Amino acid sequence: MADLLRLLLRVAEKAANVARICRQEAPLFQLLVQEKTGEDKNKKFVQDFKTLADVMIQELIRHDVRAQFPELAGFIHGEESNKFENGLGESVTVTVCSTEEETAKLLATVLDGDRTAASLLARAVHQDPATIEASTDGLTVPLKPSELGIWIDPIDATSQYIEGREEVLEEGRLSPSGLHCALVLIGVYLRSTGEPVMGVINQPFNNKDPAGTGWRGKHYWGVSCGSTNICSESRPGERSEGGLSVVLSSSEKQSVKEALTSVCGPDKLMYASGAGYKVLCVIQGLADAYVLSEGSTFKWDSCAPHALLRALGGGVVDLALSLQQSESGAQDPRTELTYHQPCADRSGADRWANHGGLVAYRDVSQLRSIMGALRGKL
Ligand code: 2IP
Ligand code: CA
Ligand code: CA
Repeated sequence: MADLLRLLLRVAEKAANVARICRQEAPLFQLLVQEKTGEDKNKKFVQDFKTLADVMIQELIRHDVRAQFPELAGFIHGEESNKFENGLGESVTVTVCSTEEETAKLLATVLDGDRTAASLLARAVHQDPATIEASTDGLTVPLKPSELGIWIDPIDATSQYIEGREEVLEEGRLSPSGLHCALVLIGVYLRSTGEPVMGVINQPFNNKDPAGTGWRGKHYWGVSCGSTNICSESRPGERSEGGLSVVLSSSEKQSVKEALTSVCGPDKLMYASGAGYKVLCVIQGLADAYVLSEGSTFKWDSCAPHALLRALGGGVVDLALSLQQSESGAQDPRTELTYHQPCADRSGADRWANHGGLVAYRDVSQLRSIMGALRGKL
């Protein structure tokens, strides 16, 4: 299944290209950042375009994966639905067609006839990405496509993507918001147990080319299955003393922040945008853990980065479930998030929410300290 990993790295790069082009090309950029003013139809249209970029990215990933691995068709899920209603109230199913021209024609019907924007977007979707450098040679993954399912978040942290603030990233430091928080997330799980086994993260806006040719991305990947645990990122070395560092959503509850101060060093409670970006911070060692007390993330947010954390010896647990465990008990593997079953008593996207909140961690002893600090306090 190393072939699947190489394919996912390639389609994620293609997706990142589309995300970059939507910001680089003036006719597309205009649609992305237009102020929501004017009549309702206009408001709806702008909203539509943002969703369209997401839908298109998801569909291109689905299209390319299905072409190479037909056994996966029917098991490639994502945040977006490809049934689309345009500004005129017409329903259009957005797909990647066999030629660029056909895709452009279809997109024009969604974009209220804006042919320039439709052609630019279609070109990006049909363009081959640059070759991805990833040391996957010699990697064998003991899995069959018929055992697997996929979760896609075409763009995570959309609000940061739209806002588009440019930050220069400092080595070894977490930057709370900006374009670099926007990520393409593709996670692979086992259909039988829901375990995340492979993940690809592409960060389309990692750094700006000094030569002025625009943004360059960065990719991260991991495989965790049986005795195969391999990740593009190495496990960060042990940190100096001074307590744990935890990254939170800026909207996190006061009671959680207060409870965590007992295990976190001063200034070690940090805030960042994007659920995917926060888990990436844990993967990179920019924070020891990510705690979220609300059910505001979904399977497509956590599946890919969860696989990378597992490959590094960590994981992502359901916070509510873990809190129910007895204090002395060893960490129960059943508290790890799984990806194969919807929540029966919910409907729509809510069926796939991580309802109990979550804790993403690299080190199980650090997870235990965090659970100890939170137990009885929420
Ligand atoms: C969002 C996005 C948000 C996050 C939220 C996700 O996904 O990652 O940033 O909230 O949980 O569902 P927060 O930044 O407060 O953690 P999307 O951008 O794909 O809607
Ligand atoms: Ca998301
Ligand atoms: Ca998204």
